[in-house]
Amino acid sequence: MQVVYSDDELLHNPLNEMTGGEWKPYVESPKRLVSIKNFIDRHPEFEVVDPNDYSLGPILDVHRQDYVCFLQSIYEEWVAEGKPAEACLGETFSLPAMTGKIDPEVVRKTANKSASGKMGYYTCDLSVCFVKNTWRATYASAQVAISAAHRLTEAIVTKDKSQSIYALCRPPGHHSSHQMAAGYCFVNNAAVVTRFLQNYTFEDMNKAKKPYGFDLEAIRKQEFSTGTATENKKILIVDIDYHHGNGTQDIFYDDSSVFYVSLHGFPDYPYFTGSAEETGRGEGIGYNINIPLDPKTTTDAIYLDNLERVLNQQSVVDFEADVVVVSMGLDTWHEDPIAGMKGLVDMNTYRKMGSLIKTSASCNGRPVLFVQEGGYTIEKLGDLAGSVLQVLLFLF
Ligand code: OKS
Ligand code: ZN
Repeated sequence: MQVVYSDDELLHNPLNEMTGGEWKPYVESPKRLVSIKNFIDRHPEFEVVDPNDYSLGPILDVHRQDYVCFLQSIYEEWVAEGKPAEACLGETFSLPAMTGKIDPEVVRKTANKSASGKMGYYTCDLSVCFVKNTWRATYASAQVAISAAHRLTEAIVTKDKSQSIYALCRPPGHHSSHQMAAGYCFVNNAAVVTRFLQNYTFEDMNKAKKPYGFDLEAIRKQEFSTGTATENKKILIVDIDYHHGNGTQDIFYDDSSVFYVSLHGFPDYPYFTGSAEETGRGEGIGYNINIPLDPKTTTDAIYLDNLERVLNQQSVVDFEADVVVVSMGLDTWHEDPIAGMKGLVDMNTYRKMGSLIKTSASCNGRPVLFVQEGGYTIEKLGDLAGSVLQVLLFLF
């Protein structure tokens, strides 16, 4: 299996975050990726490949332009205003202005007048800490995911349909929405590849710049290409991260061409979404399934039973996805320092997750793109990821 990865993803390394009223070491650390990469390097069934550069185009198919400008420049503005370089964090949030009485465009203009205003407007918790290279790592993470989508498409075009690939992404993405950074996430990698797979033909994808190389000024001046695909591919997103992917849900909530399925600890971060009552809106009704699970009582068997049921549920099977995108968080593991289901204790459960993704009626025979999300048991991450992925190579 090919694994797309870039060293640039390690450059986002905030010292601390504010958690539960305490200044604590930043949990979403580069060590996570180093650990998974070490595992991958030791296992010859995986082949690590570099990303290409697809420009800002695919990112702007999901995220607002003003938000992407914010990601690029907030750190310098924060520091230029004399604020602490190691704590580029929100200090106030825009909720009080968002009661629907003021024109949202007026709020946006006001927020954009200061670094603190921008942080409050575009972030919504204290886990998104910006450092000098946050944008560089975020851009790399998105290009890693997009490159994986391109390679998967190539495999589909030239070989057989049942291919899979792993985008070793960091920072993660599933809490980020059109104009929101949250929960360690800045760009929603799973959403970006979903739109990329839908909007770009294989010919469009082949216009990528090779190899990937980061140049901030060049990126700022980029003329972005957008895709020319006409037939709308259907994408099934299976989010097995411990947390509800509120950003991904939000982006596709009205959309019947993207089916979002999430199993997650509930109630837990992000605290306001993830209930089973959230089933989509308008055209998107019926294309969003949340499976909230009690982190205290969910066992290996309960988790697998729920995953098996949803992946064989009639509406998901009838959707007939063209591609499956898996938001692969590894923070369901019982030892996870910030998450974890108490009863998820068996490494075999992760093999069975991989096997369900391979064999269930909704996914069987379809190309699968794994996008790395959360997971914080640093020494276990390679084993956990490998357990999910290796099944797709060996067993069938
Ligand atoms: C609160 C922690 C905020 C982020 C938690 C969720 C991160 C994650 N101080 N999402 O999938 O793993
Ligand atoms: Zn998570």
